[in-house]
Amino acid sequence: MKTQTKSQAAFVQAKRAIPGGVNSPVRAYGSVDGDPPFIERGEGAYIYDIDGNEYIDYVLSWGPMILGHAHPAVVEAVKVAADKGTSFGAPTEAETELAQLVKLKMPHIEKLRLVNSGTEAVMTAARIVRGYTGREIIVKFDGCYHGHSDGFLVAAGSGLATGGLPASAGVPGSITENTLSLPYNNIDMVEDFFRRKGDQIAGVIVEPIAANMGVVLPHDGFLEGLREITRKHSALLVFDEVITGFRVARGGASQYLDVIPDLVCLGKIIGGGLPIGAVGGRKDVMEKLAPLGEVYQAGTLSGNPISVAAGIATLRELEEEGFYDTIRRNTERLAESLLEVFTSADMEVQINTAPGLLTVFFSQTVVTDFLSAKDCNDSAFRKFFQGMLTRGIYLPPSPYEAWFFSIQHNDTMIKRTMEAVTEAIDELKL
Ligand code: KE4
Repeated sequence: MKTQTKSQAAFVQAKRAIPGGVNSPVRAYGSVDGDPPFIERGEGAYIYDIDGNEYIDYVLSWGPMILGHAHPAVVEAVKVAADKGTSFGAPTEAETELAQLVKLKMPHIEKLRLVNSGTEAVMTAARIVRGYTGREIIVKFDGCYHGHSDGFLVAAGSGLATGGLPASAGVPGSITENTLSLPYNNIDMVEDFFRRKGDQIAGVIVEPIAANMGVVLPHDGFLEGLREITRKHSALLVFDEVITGFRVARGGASQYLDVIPDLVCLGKIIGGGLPIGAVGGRKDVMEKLAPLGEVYQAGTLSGNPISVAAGIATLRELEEEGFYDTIRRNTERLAESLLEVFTSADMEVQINTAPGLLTVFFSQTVVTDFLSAKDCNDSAFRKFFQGMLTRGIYLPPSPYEAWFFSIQHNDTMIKRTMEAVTEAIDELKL
């Protein structure tokens, strides 16, 4: 009888107190085999589980840890802030400083409101666009994830039917009927929908580079088309940059792809690993928010000193000369090596990548939307995932997520990752 690992024992305990033993479903390893390692600590690009195993971390808390774990500047900033008190529920100068740092890199953000998660940021953006336009319909895209607020838990493709159909129990159809989901990268369907319902559409929300169906890049002209169509119909364009913001470029995807939305949702990196979200954009739109305007939104811990201190420390480190060149170069290097190794093993994979993001799709077809992303070999993914985990490479436990890079992921780690890939592929071929 194999002895139980400390993580397995911890998972048993966790399941007695927490639904599924986790505080976010993807962590339960439902899409892969085995139980999740329980993490003891992180340092740079590494995490260590409670059994003492070391992993190169390509999850990085799902994106926030672009500096790597326990970065000294971030830890110090959190300690200094905590020594002065953790929350006041009153304005602090640090909140203004963080907003200014964000605006500096994303000048299309004229005003910014801090919240506590990406979900809250997107929920608030939806309310703002509806409040600003007086319209009710919001268009999203199949395979894009915008947090778990009711209005965005919409079944893929439901937009083509009548209204959006709920994708979760507990969400009334009356809430989702005004959220319509269309296929990503299909600008003709967007055009057609606006032709029919344009005067009822408050806005379009999109991951400018999708990373929640795996990484999927926008076709040339897709985002530009959304920009043109929304402008033509006086609807608002919202970029959900919770993942891509400060990751794919200092100015996010809007800088990287040169398309400017009316509103942007941020999270993850701007909190340096502490709870945070933000919605920002055009001054005339953002000033719809209370206390100036009639769109209500609030939060006890919004802009709290600890998250803000971690965010400021993180954004300051991102100023470093060559930071994004390194992120881009390392992502490309690993993507090229992966394609080479899988191809030489006669295994058909698609590698979709953007700076700091990468997904290996076990598929023969190019992945350009949710349908093609789902048309992958799940069992190959599961075997590969397990083979990598047992060799100390910690990948996202779902085929619909991205590998995340930090500035700490260097050539040595890429080399070690590729060694594990080669061995894991050999196992796959058995
Ligand atoms: P949070 O509420 O989880 O902070 O952010 C929601 C969100 C909004 N928009 C985008 C583009 C996102 O990717 C997310 C959350 N990302 C997932 C990972 N793909 C969080 C991981 C999880 O749910 O545990």
